[in-house]
Amino acid sequence: MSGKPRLTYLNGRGRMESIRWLLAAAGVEFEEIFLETKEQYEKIIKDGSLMFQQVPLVEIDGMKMVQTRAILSYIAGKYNLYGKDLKERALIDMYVEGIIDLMQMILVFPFSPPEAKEKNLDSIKERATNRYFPVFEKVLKQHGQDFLVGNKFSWADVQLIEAILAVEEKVPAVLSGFPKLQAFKIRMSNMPTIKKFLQPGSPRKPPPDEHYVETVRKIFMK
Ligand code: IBG
Repeated sequence: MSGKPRLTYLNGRGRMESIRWLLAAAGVEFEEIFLETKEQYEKIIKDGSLMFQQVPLVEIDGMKMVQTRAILSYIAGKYNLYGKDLKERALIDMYVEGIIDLMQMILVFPFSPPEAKEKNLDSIKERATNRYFPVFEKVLKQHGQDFLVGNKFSWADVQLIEAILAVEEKVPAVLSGFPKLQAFKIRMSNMPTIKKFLQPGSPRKPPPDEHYVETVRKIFMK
């Protein structure tokens, strides 16, 4: 065994992408197994690898971890990205949960019927602009520091840069009214581990395409 965490999911973003982001930001290399067929998925259920018959699955430190948030918080704790005390951790949790709510809209977007796409895109833009991004703009403005919590790089920063880039893919001008977030984006994108993850050839996955949507449908929805 290599000792690297082993990730089992589809070859696409979905619920695994934040885990890839967090490991990469922490400077941790990982291996990936990509599910392409329902048979592969049923086999790992049969093996007893999936506690709730769901992926993401991350094998790490002798555990077969499922549940995205549990996996993320384990990684954040292990790699010192989870604040210096309970209060910082609570703040990180609040920021992360808010960003996950926004990302949930992006996660399900590729599966929306064609007639709902425009409306769903408007909702993403509206929520990002009026609910979520103003919170982080204000935080950065008020404390004037480089990172969201405790003047130190944390899980919250990683979630936010992932979300900013994902929303920008859909709504390119979304940061126009948010100067602090524009600067945050540049800072985060230049952190060595993140810079590497943003380069071609990294384990970062591209935006969902037809093949990915079909594979998700074939494995989980039929
Ligand atoms: N609470 C779990 C978590 O956060 O990890 C949910 C995991 C989950 O829903 N996994 C899906 C699964 O295994 C794959 S992601 N489903 C099988 C089942 O029987 O529940 C699928 C998905 C995508 C995009 I990709 C939007 C919604 C779901």
